[in-house]
Amino acid sequence: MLTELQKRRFDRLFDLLDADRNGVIDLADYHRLADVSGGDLTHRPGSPDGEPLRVSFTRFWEQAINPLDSGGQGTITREQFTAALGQMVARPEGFDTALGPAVDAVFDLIDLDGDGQVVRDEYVRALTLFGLTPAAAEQTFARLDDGDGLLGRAEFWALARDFYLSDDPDSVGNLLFGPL
Ligand SMILES: [Ca+2]
Ligand SMILES: [Ca+2]
Repeated sequence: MLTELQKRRFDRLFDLLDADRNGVIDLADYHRLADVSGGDLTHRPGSPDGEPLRVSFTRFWEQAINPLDSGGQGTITREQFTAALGQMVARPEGFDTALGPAVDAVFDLIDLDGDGQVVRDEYVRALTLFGLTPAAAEQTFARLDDGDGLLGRAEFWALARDFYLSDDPDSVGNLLFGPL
């Protein structure tokens, strides 16, 4: 049973992933992201190895989205999404196994230059791709940041754990993917 706060957070995440706002998450959302990002999906900005961003998107899709596709149809409705996440968070002790790959995939996606730290510009660029306004993304990063201007992987994991599991309305992790 999800709490009201968890429902709101998972709704927020669904809205972010359903980039074309047609009510299902599917590959068309990634085509839409490719459209709005211009060249960003063909050349990952700042990446030392020149990995195309679409490679990261593919990995993100396989590790973060596919496990939620219970019907194996390649489309995920809000109900499926919420139900699948509900099952995963029902056993918090299984968080690392069930959701760890998704957390890492999201971090790798946002860490555009792949240096293991998410700086403000990377967060704003990535979240804006997914439909947050730049102003909302900047305000959100300011709340997430503990003052050094960087989100490391461990910090991101702690925030993600709160995002999925916490029932504290004051937890900063509530804001990981933008204001609720
Ligand atoms: Ca969609
Ligand atoms: Ca970085």
